[in-house]
Amino acid sequence: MSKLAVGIVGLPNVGKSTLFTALTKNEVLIANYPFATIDPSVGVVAVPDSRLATLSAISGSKEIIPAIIEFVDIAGLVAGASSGEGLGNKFLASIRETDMIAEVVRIFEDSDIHHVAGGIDPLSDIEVINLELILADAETVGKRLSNVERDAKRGDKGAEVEHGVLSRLLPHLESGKLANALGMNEEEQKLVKGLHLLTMKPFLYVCNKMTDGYNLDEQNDDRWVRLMEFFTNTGAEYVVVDAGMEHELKDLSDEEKNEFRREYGAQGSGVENLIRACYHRLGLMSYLTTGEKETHAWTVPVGSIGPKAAAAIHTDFEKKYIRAQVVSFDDLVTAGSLAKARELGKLRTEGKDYIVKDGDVIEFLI
Ligand SMILES: Nc1nc2c(ncn2[C@@H]2O[C@H](COP(=O)(O)OP(=O)(O)O)[C@@H](O)[C@H]2O)c(=O)[nH]1
Ligand SMILES: [Mg+2]
Repeated sequence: MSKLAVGIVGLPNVGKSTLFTALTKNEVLIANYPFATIDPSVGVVAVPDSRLATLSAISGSKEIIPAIIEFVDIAGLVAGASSGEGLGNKFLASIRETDMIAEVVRIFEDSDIHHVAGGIDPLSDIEVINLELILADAETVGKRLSNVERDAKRGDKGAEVEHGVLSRLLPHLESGKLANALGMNEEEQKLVKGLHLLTMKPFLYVCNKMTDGYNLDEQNDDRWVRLMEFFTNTGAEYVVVDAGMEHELKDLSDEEKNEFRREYGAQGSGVENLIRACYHRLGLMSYLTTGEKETHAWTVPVGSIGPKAAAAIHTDFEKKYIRAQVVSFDDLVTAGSLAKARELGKLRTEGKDYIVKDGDVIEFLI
């Protein structure tokens, strides 16, 4: 599977770059990832997975290769971006190249850190940002709609379906909603995908707090209540993170980090949660391979069947796939070794229709 990138988006001064630096301190050995660029605003980040160390100990692996995702620090959003204001066009093009949007909003008060809107109100920030993305999409959809209109009138079946969905999508966008919130059937989704809309991407909202500061979520603040209502009403996913603290902790070991967070009552606001939430939001999971050479997490979409999953290792494996030997991570750990798991009948042979599960330890027979 090729790289998947998360765009970090938000108003100026909300903590995007602080978060990006904290995240990319987890940066994995670039040599393993030939697609990695030298662009300083792009970072390859390991997806935290404690199962890898456990498996590696069982197999005596020389190396651990984690799943990865890319994060991109996307600067330049201001109101008016969709009409080319500021770095508007470059900004939108950068987002278009990513697979999902992590939208950062500030939920702490600090008079020393200037906020462009003059005050802290995360919901209003979200409205400003989303409006720019929605306006850009509405323009794309409007243009496309007038093109398919002619073909639809001529009786072109594909154009009729596209015309149908775009006629619903345009007023939906114009009412301020994200494209990904419109109900569509599979065929309609496919057609709309071709337009590469910004708001068809999955969104994850990232609430940036400041430990020991005035945080809206700790004060039962009205602005927090309204934010939560918005998340509930739109079915949006969010995480809370302390970008500043994570930035300071970036050079510590995982154990030291957790110790520190416990001490400051900042558990659950680490970057690890954010990385995992993005992986999940992208619809991804990991299956694992393990041996003396390496223990390796492979990224596949949730619901992948055996041959598709095998293709993550090598594209040829999809065609060559015959069957797979599978044991769940838990069963393998309980057994203590692959040999013992086999003896206990926990090692299953699965055919071409097998739906791979997160944490499956697999050996493909090809
Ligand atoms: N203490 C603290 N400072 C933060 C936090 N997030 C951002 N900042 C500060 O806010 C300012 C703007 O952050 P930056 O990451 O450059 O914002 P960007 O414009 O969104 O990239 C910097 O001075 C950061 O140090 C946080 O969680 N805690
Ligand atoms: Mg920045």
